[in-house]
Amino acid sequence: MMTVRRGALVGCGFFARNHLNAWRELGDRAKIVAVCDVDREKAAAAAADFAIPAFYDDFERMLATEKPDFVDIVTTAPSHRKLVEACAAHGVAAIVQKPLAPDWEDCCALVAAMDRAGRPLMVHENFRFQAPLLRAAEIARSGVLGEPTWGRFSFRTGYDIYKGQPYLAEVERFVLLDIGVHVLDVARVFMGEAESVYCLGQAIKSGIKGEDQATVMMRHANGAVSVSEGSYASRQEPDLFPQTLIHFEGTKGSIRVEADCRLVVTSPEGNFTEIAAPKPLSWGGEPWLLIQDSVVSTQRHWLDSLDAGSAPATSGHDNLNTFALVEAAYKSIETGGPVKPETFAAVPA
Ligand code: NAD
Ligand code: 89Y
Repeated sequence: MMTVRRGALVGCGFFARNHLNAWRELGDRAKIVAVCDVDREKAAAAAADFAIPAFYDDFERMLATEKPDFVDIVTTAPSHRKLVEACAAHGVAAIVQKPLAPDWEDCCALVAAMDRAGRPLMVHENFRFQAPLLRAAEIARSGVLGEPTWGRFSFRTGYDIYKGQPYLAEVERFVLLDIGVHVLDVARVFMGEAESVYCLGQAIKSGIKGEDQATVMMRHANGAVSVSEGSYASRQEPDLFPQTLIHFEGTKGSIRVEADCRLVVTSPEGNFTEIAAPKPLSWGGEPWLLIQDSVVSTQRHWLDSLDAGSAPATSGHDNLNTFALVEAAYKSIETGGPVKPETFAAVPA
């Protein structure tokens, strides 16, 4: 018999609409019973628009009253640690948006809190769940391309992201923490863990606080080398926002994820191209469809892992390995040299 999970969502801002639509898309598998935002009007509006029975402006009160099976955290990073720790205190499973937290210390603390509570924690790291990247990873993992030797993972745009997400102009750690975290996570999927990170950051746009372009070179534990790029300062037509382009080489072949979800595969078993595009969604629209579809796939994976009692692919622990690359990249910008990524040491109870 199907389990219907009772979810509660916190953070009713710009991106939460995609989550709420995606929960609906998943039908009876999950029902959002309450939403919360410190801005009560935003919580009320989300509840009204999505026919959600209850809304709150106090997270603790929502947890105590609703006793949900899981919480979906869609606030910005500075609030994540407190919200996850509250979930841990209430013994509630949580899925939390990227970036996991503003820094390594908060990331470790919130992962450790959920470890101690013995509750599942997943990071909503949706880029690896995008249709073309899922398909490309499936081909790479099948072994037809051999062992990884080299890769390039590239997200470059001039799309006006500040319009929907004005807080991005105010953060001192910007592109690496916002889009770099996605690109580095995808790099891990294809290349494996990294043991050395070298990064150059650039601040191109005036009037913003952080770096808006980063180029990260990594050596992986298996000897492979990769380059990951994140830029919000690239002027180009057509602008491919929000696509991630990939060039992956293995000992037997290669795969490229090109514009508009086109995969180009070279392998000893034959060369081919295919289109791995997301299907249209009644509530989705360009240029966001690729991301919106991946939100559905991410949330489906969360429910699948709860049903199976298994750790999600982007569990808190898995995501620490991605976050460690972001931290190493910032340290490399500071020091001007290559940096070995941190590893998680459990915080004592
Ligand atoms: P936003 O600022 O528009 O919305 C966040 C909301 O959270 C606000 O309404 C704010 O009032 C509320 N909030 C903050 N702290 C709170 C607290 N303690 N309790 C209750 N409510 C609180 O931000 P956004 O653009 O929706 O981004 C939210 C998160 O989603 C960010 O972490 C961002 O990086 C992430 N995001 C992810 C993707 C993706 O593709 N994965 C895309 C966009 C944004
Ligand atoms: O914030 C970014 C993200 O995580 O995905 C796309 C985005 O909203 C803008 O690039």
